[in-house]
Amino acid sequence: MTTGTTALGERPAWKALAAHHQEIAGKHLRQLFADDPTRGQKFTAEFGGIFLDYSKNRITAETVKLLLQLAEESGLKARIEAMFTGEKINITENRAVLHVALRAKEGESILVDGVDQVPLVLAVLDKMAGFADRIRSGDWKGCTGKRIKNVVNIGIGGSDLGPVMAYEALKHYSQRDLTFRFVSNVDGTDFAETVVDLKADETLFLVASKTFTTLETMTNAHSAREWFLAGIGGDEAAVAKHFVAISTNAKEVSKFGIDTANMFEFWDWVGGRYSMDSAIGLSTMVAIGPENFRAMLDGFHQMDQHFRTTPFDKNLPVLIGLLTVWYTDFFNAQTVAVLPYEQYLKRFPAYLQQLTMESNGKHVTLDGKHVDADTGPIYWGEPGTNGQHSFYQLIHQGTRLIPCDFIGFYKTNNPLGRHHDMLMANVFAQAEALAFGKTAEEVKAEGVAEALIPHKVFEGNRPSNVILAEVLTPEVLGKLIALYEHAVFTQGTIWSIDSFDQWGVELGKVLATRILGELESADGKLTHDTSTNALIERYRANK
Ligand code: G6Q
Repeated sequence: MTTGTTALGERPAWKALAAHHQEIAGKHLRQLFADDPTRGQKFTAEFGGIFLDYSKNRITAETVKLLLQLAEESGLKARIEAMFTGEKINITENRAVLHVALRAKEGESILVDGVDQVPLVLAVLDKMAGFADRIRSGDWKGCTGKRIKNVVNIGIGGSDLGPVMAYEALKHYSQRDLTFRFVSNVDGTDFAETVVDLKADETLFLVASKTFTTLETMTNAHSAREWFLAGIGGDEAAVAKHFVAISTNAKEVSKFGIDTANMFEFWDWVGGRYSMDSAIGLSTMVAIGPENFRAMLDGFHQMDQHFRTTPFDKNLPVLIGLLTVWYTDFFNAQTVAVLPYEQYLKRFPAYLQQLTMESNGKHVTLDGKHVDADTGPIYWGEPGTNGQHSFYQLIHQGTRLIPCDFIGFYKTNNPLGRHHDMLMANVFAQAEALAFGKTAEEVKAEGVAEALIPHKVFEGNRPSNVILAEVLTPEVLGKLIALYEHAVFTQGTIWSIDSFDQWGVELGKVLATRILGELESADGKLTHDTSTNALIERYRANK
């Protein structure tokens, strides 16, 4: 197992980067651009129609060289191979990490414990396609002989965020006479509002849960079952036509009452937040059709191959991942803003929050030591141009450094007058304003009163990437997601952490189970801290 065991601070490139940062920290992007007239062309990379301009970062050729050296010293090449060949790199759960197998092509072979996983993946995809076609064509009939009109995905975390994001992102390609909804929260309002205007005999529930034991999902699934039975007059036999399961746990699925013939399988080597292109994406496939879904998988696969085979200096996920390390660890940046200028990508930042923060929000290295640098930054964002009228103020003139990823497209799926040019003008304007700002002299030259000049100065020197693609298609979406998946992998490798476990979500779950019992029984001695005891007592008294 390759774990990059040399402590981060001991790696020569790390030390060199620390020294190099001293030199570069005082340099302004205005200066860096003035020094090199080719900069805007030089710091770019492109793959498969995804273009990255990273010239507006606080870097020189020397920075890139050292970051690439850091990747080498951290064993990135070997780690990539370990992932792609099914090594159990998720060491705390003793699992392979093979989301790349979900988009492998026929004829490829990826072994886990001696068993080729690719044929298993392809068989499930075929089964999903058959099912999706039947729902889309109306061939699949509900219990009263009517066709399915509404598809409700019940899941949470990785079994929800990916499906929601992909449905929103690819709505343009969806079958419009079908309604898609997503229930995740254990707050009963989520379920109640989701079904408020639906008819039970026209509704199909996809219960998406890898474990099929998740509290929120099972609670919502049971409520869905009750709602459904109440709506159709209680015929238990009808459940089979209105509930299917997506899970790795056949035993729990059949215990719930879903025929395992209507179960779509995946495997323990797919992490929840890496599962939107597995059977967890069934709602996506029903929405956009098997052909589009396969095009999305093809996009993922192309980016996988790019990540695996392209030299690091031209490798998009590697470059983006390394730049994030640069800002997080050397500039002390706390966050990264992801700003898609594409309304269909409105849930993309939320999706990325889980992908990045659940993966790299770790403080322990693979060999169990406290990591000696800051790890996963906070990801956040909103689609442009909306964000410009709210939080961009802080990015432009606040005291924090916030690296930004702008995502834009040459074309829109909804051409409408000048809208798209206006949208894209804002992408370029924002990146330009952040980098170059506006000096006191420039403000003064506009005739601004002396006292107001400091308020109107834009310091600039605020870094960003601009990512461009032709138009948002299923294939492009696949490429974009894989780009971030592998950027996360790159960062996790540098930090020598396990990007594929999520022990940090466990403690709260255990405590909630205990407290639930205490909320439901009026008495019983409470043995928490004084604050928690008092809150529970207050709730009991007022509920
Ligand atoms: C993702 C996490 C987590 C998971 C949910 C749902 O990587 O593991 O978000 O996806 O807790 O789990 P189930 O699919 O098992 O219900």
